[in-house]
Amino acid sequence: MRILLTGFTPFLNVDVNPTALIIEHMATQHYPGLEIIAEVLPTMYDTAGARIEALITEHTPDAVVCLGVAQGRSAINLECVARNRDSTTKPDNAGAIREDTPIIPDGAETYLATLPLARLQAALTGQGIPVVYSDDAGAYVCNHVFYRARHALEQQGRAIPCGFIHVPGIGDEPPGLPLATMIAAVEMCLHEIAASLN
Ligand code: PCA
Repeated sequence: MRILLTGFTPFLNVDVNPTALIIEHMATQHYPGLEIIAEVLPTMYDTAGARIEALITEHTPDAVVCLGVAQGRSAINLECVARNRDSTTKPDNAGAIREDTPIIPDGAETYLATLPLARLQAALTGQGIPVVYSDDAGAYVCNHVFYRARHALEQQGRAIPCGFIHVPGIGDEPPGLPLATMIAAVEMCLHEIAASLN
């Protein structure tokens, strides 16, 4: 079972991106029966979008899980929908600003996550980890990568689990989650996804 797992570099006023720390930690771990292709993506629309497509093509994973930080959210956010739109006044790390710009011209307006979201929600809740469904992955680089991943899989005709999880920021007000809890949450999600495929 091979799972592609990505996080992001710091960006804007986010000096420490917990998803990069999660990736760095999990890349050093051994999970029996689970091969994790772990990579931190640059917080840049074009580079990260091209890279997620290349990783999917190169590694033909059995599932794709992308992580990003959403400052100010206090729970694990299971993103339900990717939208075909980049739209914020904030620049990415390459200085690109995209407002009301389709990601794939003439592409589907939305793609739904294909992760077993209810199963992930139940597993995290069972462990007392705060988790919510979200139908807004933003209109910045996270949503962009989520959309490009789902689009690439659709283009390749590969109906595998693919989705996006936002985690709270580190040291957020109101308090987010300790890094160890975020790591435990992601590990649990990967195991549940693997179990759902067995
Ligand atoms: N969060 C940003 C981009 C990178 C990240 O970790 C977002 O929510 O779009």
